[in-house]
Amino acid sequence: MKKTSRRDFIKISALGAGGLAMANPIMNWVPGFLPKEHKPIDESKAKRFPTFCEVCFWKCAGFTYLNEDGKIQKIIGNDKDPHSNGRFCPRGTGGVGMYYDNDRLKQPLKRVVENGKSTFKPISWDEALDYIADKMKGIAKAHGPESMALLYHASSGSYFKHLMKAYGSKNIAKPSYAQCLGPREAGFVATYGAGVSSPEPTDVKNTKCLVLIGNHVGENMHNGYVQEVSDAIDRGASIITVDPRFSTIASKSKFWLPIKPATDMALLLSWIHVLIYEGLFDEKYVKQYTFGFDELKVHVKNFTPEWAYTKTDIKPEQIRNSAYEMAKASPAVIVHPGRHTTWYGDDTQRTRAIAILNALLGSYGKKGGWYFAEKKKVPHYPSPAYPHPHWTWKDITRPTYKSAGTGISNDLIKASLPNDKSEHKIKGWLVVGTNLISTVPDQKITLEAIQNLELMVVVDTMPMEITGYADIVLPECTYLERYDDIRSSQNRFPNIALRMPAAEPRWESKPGWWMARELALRLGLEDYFKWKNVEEQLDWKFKQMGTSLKEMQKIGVKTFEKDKDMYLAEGEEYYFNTDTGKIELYSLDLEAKGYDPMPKYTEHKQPEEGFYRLIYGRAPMHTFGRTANNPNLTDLMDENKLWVNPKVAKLLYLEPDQEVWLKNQDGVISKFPIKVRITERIRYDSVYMVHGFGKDNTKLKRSYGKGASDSDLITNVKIDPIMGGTGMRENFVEILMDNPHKEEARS
Ligand SMILES: Nc1nc2c(c(=O)[nH]1)N[C@H]1C(S)=C(S)[C@@H](COP(=O)(O)OP(=O)(O)OC[C@H]3O[C@@H](n4cnc5c(=O)[nH]c(N)nc54)[C@H](O)[C@@H]3O)O[C@H]1N2
Ligand SMILES: Nc1nc2c(c(=O)[nH]1)N[C@H]1C(S)=C(S)[C@@H](COP(=O)(O)OP(=O)(O)OC[C@H]3O[C@@H](n4cnc5c(=O)[nH]c(N)nc54)[C@H](O)[C@@H]3O)O[C@H]1N2
Ligand code: SF4
Ligand SMILES: [Mo]
Repeated sequence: MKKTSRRDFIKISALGAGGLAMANPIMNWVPGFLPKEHKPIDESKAKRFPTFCEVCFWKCAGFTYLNEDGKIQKIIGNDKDPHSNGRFCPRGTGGVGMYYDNDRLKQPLKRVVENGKSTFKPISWDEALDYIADKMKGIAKAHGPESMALLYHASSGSYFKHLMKAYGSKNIAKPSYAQCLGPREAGFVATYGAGVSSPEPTDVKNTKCLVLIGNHVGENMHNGYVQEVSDAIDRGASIITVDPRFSTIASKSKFWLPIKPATDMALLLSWIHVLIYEGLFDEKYVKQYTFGFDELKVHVKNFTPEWAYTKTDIKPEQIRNSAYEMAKASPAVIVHPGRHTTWYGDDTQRTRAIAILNALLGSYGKKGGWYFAEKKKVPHYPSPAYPHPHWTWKDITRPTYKSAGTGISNDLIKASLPNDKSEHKIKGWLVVGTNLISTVPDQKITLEAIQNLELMVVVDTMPMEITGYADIVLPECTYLERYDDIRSSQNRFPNIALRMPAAEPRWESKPGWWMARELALRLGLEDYFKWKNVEEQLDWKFKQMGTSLKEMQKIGVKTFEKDKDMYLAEGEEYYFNTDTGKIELYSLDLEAKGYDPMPKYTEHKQPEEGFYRLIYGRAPMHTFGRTANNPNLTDLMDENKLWVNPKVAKLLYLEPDQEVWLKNQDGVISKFPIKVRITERIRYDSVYMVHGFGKDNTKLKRSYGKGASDSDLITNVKIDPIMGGTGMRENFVEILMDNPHKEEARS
């Protein structure tokens, strides 16, 4: 009898690595990517169920396959899916490990005090849901329903969102805005009147030149994007990478610009200077589509490459030559906006500078630059209108951060502090699939806010840091065991995908849609969940979209015709959704709100002697902390290391793999040691680690105490004044060779 084991996974991976090296050059530089399975599948025998991956937010669609015993065996990409193009990344393939992880949450838990100590007691679903509904009713009565907040980052969050709105609160936020892509959205909205959104509509497939500013694709493993970049490299497109670290993609680049961290704005402004003052911009495009060129020209007059060199450490000829490279490729050039853009506080303005560069190069709306993406609207299952809340996140956030596009997680957290001055107070949190402790800086604030809550419910699949602070923990089954809301995301062609269960939920775990609905019934909100069951609800929606649940269960992904063109025709009239109807190089909206209408260079702090800037990023085989305990993926990488330049290693007498501790500028010390990796690939003024390790929940058997957590050390947060995002990269660390916790224990 065949059993699915971790070995199987490794075997598949290893096979993939060998077979694929020839079949597709992507394997030459991206580790662990699996080949497409070319074996024809016998549809009559195959037991497979469509799904889309929850290991990261690219949401690749594929099929979950069962083995002869009816057990989940593997997940393979769906050929029809533009996110995956029929293949999964190593994390997605390893997603099966999420289902098989025996450390998963198994039943609802309630915090109780026993012998003066707080502990979790397993309770029944009825007890848990009754308790939550009771508390939520009490909170609504005492403070108004608005004082409940939903913080979420799992697909099932969509059902909880509906629940919260029905209950009367719009205080809803995802960390993927204020801790991630918020600044670039605000920067692009100010320039083009439209955000970037996901998947990014960058036409990498057809580009001649791709400029990556800290965007470490290949380590950042967004599937379809990595594939397109890989093809672009094969086609001979030139890559320009700006990164203080010699990233995987830097090794594939024509230009690697090892910038001094926190000075990117100087480089961007000087690129703008070169394009304008050397007459290399797309004059026709700029004339027809943009507003404020003359002001911009005056603004960047002094930002010469010679000036930028003094800030960035990048030689003037490198700045000029890389600008020429972009101009040569115009309009088939992409200055990529990045994704995790909350770096130094002036992040909206940095992405504004990127947006402006694209406009000068005439690449927005052009083949090989940016295409116009389209998305299918998912209809709302009939239900009554939501009640009108008396206040929302906007009342908390917008007076200060005027261009915040969605709820700001860190602001909702602050509104939960006892001494917060705002009249709008948050009293309870529903936390669905986001590990706030490692996700939102600064932890101190989050922990203090938690102490002040009347109710904190955490819906998760794993015992993570955040679950340890909950009053009630609700175990969600994994994405392989549940239906979820329809995936509809923008792309070249509008498309939708179905996720359906391939197995029964293990232990007592349940799908999020079920929990949201059960809570609604207990809160007297049954009119909002009138569907008989989730299948009926999905089928109704699919039918409105011209398909059905039955068809989607077969095909998994459906693509629709386009309504508009992918690119601008030569000279086509086009109105952007800005005040002037033009691409605003000079932003009237930002000016009206009291912000700089054009991006300015701000000097950021550099490390003092003995300190190094803490920078962080991704590893191809992990997604944040969510995979840190995944049995398949820990086999590939089970801890992070601290990248240290040889100069620093020499100065501190560090040896390879030596364990060290880190102490930041505020005296915060890493909980666990981290091993040193000595490498020329990092600048001497910085150290680097992969985010998501150093887990401190002892219930995580494979990952507890492995490596260090960058999140613990991010206590200096530079808030973006325009949209409220949390800049995390102005933290500096000392390297400690002796275990500081031992000393603590002794004294
Ligand atoms: N220090 C630091 N902070 C960061 C970042 C960083 O690099 N460094 N990155 C930032 C970025 S870019 C982002 S997008 C955010 C990401 O922030 P998060 O999405 O909060 O990151 P994760 O650590 O993956 O936490 C996800 C949580 O969801 C749980 N989970 C996984 N699958 C499911 C599911 O199906 N259902 C439910 N209910 N729960 C599930 C996991 O167990 C985990 O507890 O973090 C941001 N914060
Ligand atoms: N494998 C994997 N892939 C992922 C994820 C994952 O968890 N795992 N998460 C996904 C998510 S949600 C996001 S948001 C994206 C994030 O991915 P990206 O947007 O690509 O990257 P960042 O995390 O912003 O940047 C990391 C890079 O920035 C460099 N860097 C640090 N400081 C500076 C600086 O001052 N200037 C410049 N130019 N570079 C600097 C670092 O050396 C590192 O190479 O990744 C996505 N892809
Ligand atoms: S990129 Fe990888 S982890 Fe992310 S959704 Fe796709 S297969 Fe899953
Ligand atoms: Mo992100």
